[in-house]
Amino acid sequence: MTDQRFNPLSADKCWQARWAESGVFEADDNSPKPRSYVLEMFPYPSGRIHIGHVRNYTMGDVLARFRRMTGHEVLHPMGWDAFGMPAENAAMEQGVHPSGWTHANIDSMKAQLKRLGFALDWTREFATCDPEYYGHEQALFLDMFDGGLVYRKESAVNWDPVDMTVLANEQVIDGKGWRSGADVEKRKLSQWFLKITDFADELIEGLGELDGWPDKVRMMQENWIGKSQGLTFRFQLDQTAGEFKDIEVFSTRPDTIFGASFCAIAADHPLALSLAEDNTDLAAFADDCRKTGTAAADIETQEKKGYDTGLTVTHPLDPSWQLPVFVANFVLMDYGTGAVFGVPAHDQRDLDFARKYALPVTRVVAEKGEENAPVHDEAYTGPGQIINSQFLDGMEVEPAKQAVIDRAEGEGWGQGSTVYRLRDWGVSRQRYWGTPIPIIHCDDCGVVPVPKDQLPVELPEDVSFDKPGNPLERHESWKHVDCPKCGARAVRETDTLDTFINSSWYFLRFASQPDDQPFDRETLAKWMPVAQYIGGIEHAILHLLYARFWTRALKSLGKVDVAEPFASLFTQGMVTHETYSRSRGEGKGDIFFNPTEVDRDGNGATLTADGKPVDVGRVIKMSKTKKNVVDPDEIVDQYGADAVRFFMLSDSPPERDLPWSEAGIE
Ligand code: ANZ
Ligand code: ZN
Repeated sequence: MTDQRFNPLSADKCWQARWAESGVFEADDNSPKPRSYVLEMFPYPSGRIHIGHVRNYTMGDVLARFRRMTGHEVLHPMGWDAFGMPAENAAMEQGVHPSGWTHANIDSMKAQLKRLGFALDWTREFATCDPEYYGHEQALFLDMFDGGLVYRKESAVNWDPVDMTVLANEQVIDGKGWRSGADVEKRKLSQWFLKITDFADELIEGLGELDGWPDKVRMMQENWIGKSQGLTFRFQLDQTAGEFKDIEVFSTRPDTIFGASFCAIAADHPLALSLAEDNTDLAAFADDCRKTGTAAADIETQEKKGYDTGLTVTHPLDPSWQLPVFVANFVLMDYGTGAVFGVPAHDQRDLDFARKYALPVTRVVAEKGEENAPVHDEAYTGPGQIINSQFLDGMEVEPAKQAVIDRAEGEGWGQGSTVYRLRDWGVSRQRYWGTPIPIIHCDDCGVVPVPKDQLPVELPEDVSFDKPGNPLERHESWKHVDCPKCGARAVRETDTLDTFINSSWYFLRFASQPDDQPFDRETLAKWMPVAQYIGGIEHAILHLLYARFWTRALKSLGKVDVAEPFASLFTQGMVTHETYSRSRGEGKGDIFFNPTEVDRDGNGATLTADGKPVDVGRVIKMSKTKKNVVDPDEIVDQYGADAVRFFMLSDSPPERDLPWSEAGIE
């Protein structure tokens, strides 16, 4: 007789086969039951599933099952976020084709997910690298193009002068190319942008209704969009400087206008560029400014530097008052108007700057009793009453701001305005493994959209990665086509779309996937919005913001009915594990080992292969790069899918991190 004990291997397989045959997990679009769409962020097919994925998908699975048991028709789909750089890196390193690499990974990860017995509707599975999917994406891009939401503009990219290729931000490490080690340069290229800034206000407003979202994520989105209200006005120049008569500045603190002691413009401000044309010192200074980072954190820490242009402007509220004009490294060209007035007493950057260039420091806001307190090394940014400010004296900060805006508007020299930190979304990538941008460039007709009946613009298969750069650019027969308008020889756009676009609408395609269009509006209306979305906090800003934007953009074009794609969001904790590594030698980085390659005892760890010690690192989020991942296959075979999934849920609250240990499940 055979062993009568429960055998997870055979029991799981038996039931999983039965579920698949009977289609129990397939969602019925026409069911009369109330619907519930449960979705976990779909995975990037990096190679293997690890325990972190298992936890995430188990949470969704439990909810999907609960909803099903409480009488809902549940949509719980799965697919693959399949475009992106790792496939191209694998192509360069291992000589495999990105498509082959990706599909092999999908096959093995899919087998792993199936082995775990998740209640998924596999009939709706797709990969974003399927031409059907990205063809519909191209159609949506063209809809946005027709709707005026797409434009082209010169913009800076990271250029590796040795590999002669454009680098993504994450390929630039300490200012050097990750592969060549060469100093990365900024180059201007013509690139495509989506007008996400048109939706900035809506995207903030919409957060207010998302009460199923964590406050933390809503706050992060709001800060990212960064809405600031203030005053925009023009300073009149006292000397003419070429075509320039004035400088437009933006301030969130018009109440401090009588504390102004200088005007500062960005190195890339048109006036600075014009002055630099015949001033080599200024040109050199501006070059220097461009080299240092422009991220907020860089600006805060770097030394404040300026170049005195010798020009002056007149204070708008006092014609006898002149302020010097500097070009300064802490003023950004792409925020506000690229020019500011500096108030040293109430802004730390301005104070550091004023001390360095011996500019006046006048306090104009003070708490009671502090009116005569000197300003030392710290700018005062708190509340108080306005002093030393003529008609504003005695007012509180907020009314004073309004009083200055009213005065400016009344006298016609400025107006109240709103600026956003959010920039338009640059979607061009000089990469092969992405959605081709469906545009043709013709010498006579200019930019010509590919006619919809010629979609998808498919990626050519016959490409090689033996040279750096984008193989689409070297592919003569793919690149050269006839202009759809005039028939003359023309060239295809060789850039592909940012992969964040792929994940900005996959949830729509899961809910409805006709052949002849991206989705059917009526079917979508049955399922959307996603009732519960589950994923990692690392996607709190970009992915979620882009998906919200894309959905709103489609709504504005009349393509969908919902404005917000995800009614509720849950950000799960990470599964963590310690790391094992050895140094490759001074400055050469570390080599990491998988937990299966290591023998761990109470004191330390040794590599099984050579018996010599390895360094035991901190317990951190499982990730492929640190190799601290645990593959579920062995434990699933040993304990069964139910036990593994149950353990994943029982050992730690879902929002908390879960340090993985084999002992726990035992
Ligand atoms: C005068 C002033 C006085 C300012 C004061 C601040 C404090 P947020 O709140 O982040 O929107 N600013 C404006 N444009 C800038 C640019 N292109 N590069 C660098 N700084 C810029 O910041 C708005 C404030 O940042 C503005 O208000 C301006 O300085 C500065 F006591 O104007 B303020
Ligand atoms: Zn043409």
